[in-house]
Amino acid sequence: MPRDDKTGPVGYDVRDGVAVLTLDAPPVNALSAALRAALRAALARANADPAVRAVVVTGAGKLFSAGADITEFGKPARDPALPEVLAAIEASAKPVVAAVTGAALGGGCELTLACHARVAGRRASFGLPEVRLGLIPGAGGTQRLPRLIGPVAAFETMLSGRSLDAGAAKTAGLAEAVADDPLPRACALARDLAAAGTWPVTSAHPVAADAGTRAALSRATEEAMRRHGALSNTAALIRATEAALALPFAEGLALERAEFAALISSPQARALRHVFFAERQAAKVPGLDAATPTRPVARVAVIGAGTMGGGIATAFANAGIAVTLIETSDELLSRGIERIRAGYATSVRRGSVSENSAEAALAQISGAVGLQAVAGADLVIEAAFEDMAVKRAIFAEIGRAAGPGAILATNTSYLDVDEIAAASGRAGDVLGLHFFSPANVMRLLEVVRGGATRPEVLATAMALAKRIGKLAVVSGVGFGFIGNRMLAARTRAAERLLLAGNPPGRIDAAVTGFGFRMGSFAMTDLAGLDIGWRARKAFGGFAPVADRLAEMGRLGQKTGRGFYLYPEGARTGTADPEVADLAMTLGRELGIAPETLDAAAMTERLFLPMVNEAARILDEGIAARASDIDLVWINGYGWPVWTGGPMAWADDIGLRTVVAKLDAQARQLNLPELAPAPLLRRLAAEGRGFAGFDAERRAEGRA
Ligand code: T1G
Repeated sequence: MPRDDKTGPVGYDVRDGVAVLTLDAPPVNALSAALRAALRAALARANADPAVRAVVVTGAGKLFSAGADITEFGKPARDPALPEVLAAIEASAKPVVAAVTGAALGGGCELTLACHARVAGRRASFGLPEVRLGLIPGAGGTQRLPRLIGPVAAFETMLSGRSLDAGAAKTAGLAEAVADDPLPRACALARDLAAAGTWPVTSAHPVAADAGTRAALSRATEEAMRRHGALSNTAALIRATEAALALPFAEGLALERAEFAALISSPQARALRHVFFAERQAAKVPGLDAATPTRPVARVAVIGAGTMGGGIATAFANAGIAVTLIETSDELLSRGIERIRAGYATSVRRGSVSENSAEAALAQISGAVGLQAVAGADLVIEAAFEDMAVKRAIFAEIGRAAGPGAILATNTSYLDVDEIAAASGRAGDVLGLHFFSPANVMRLLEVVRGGATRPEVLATAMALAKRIGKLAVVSGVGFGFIGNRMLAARTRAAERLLLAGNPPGRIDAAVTGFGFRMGSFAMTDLAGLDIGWRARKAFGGFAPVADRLAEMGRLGQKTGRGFYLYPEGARTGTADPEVADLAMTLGRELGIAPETLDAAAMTERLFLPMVNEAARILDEGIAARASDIDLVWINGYGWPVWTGGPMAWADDIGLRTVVAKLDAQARQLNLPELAPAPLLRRLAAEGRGFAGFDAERRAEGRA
């Protein structure tokens, strides 16, 4: 067999006594069963080859390896298991060095930990992101990483799922060297280890942990339980990390394996895998493909230096994209830029941004007065007052002032993008980019595809979203698009519970008990009751209590009173009996029967109408997939990610049950709007769920 050949997904090439094994399974060198078997075979071959003195493992393409093949999860396990292959690497009779070219994630990182040394390329990174999949590292990571970088650093790295770059890995003791090209350096190191006749075996060394380290680890694990205790893998990660300190390696490995096995079949892990693949599906837009051209975007103009405009400008500046912030007067412009500067100062104070990064981002932002300043921009984003007349006037002017290839976007939260586009005189260049506040923090971006939006305009927006770290979900044109239209359904349901005599605090407790960080009424107080009040005055909607409070000047936190009281500017509201009394009075006037519901019943009343509205959104083609809707609510409104999102949650309940409960709600409350949507009834009758709906749409090439 020739020296350099490709045994399946692992390349084998002997160079001056070193067998270079190359993981080569595009697109991400996932450690599939075939790759695991080929790697074990190639290692055995190197060990048996008398011409080979040492071994180097590296990755082809941009990554070292993305870790275990997630598509194998939830299916019968296939040999060889990854821990077995890694044990063979560690037990190799010849030294094995990892040449880490790009990202080494999950099992890919664990593979490097089983090697006897690691050389990192400049673009290398090492991460154990299993917690994001509802898991913990399952191939020795919880036992080997503490032995290499210490238990506290290891725990915090595994808990956050964040990667260490090459420099950080070298500093932490995870990488022996950093090199522009790690392969020759790794080969030289491997030869040196072979010549020395001895090399470090990670598992052979106990974890170094003095009393101070143990105390620091306890503090870290207590904090982890306080913040992430709702996730079952947090406790599992703690047990596995503590086992690394307390048990011999083999026993610690066995404990890790047992914890991993219990997690991988959990509903939480299944939900997080659903979200992982949903995020990748969302990037696939019907009608676009790799051949769809995109337009260059070097400069962005943002119209409106208010909270949203400032956040949007910050999001682009953070990505190193030049921004011109436009206002109608110097005074408003200065106020807007000062607000951005203050935001960076706060981030620097909190340590979430370095001083240099903040300065570099601020340097990207310039200001101008008047819409003519859009002339040099490749993308113009309008973030002005949420009023159709205002937006139409702006788009009429920027339609003329913006360059011929410029893309024009509106940040409207619910208005008709087609009507705005028509005012521009160049509707093909127009779409909606609905950012969520704070725009530089919230990951979700609803990309609203107008009836005339050109494919390359949409493709450019999707590529730009990824460039600025946003999760883009495409929506069609419809009031409230995807997220806000479902939010209106929850708001109506919450108001009805209020009018039936359930105080805001109890309703919000049901929402936070379900897993949201903030309740419905607390969120309205934070955003301001005037926003919803204006929208309902303009477009209708049901929120009699909120409307009355707004008309009383109780606008929420900004006025010290809303659904709750905020004495001395407190950030957490306290109950106000006046609101409950007002709700009861209005309920009586509206003929709403008093009823007191427990938390479980309240979550059904609040969330099933949202699922019903989502079924309509799907049926109307406003959203292409149910999984897109899951992403909108997880990333834009805080729906607990470990349930998979509202549509996955409904699937777990079963759509037949959902239909029956909605029918009962519609009858009991005498609200025809709650009757199950046609798509929901159809899927339930067919015994399918939203996942099946998405699969059918994918098969038809429509999602
Ligand atoms: N398994 C299977 N497929 C994967 C995959 C994986 N680990 N990672 C990515 N893909 C697919 C993805 O679905 C998409 O497919 C294509 O590759 C490109 O991905 C034992 C148990 C590596 C940073 O969590 O974070 O190891 O849509 O669009 O933007 O302890 O993919 O083209 O058909 O994301 O360049 C731990 C997950 C696994 C890393 C690249 N590893 N992946 O980002 O490309 S659990 C992870 C990512 C584990 C061990 C445990 C990213 C990326 P398609 P992409 P990208």
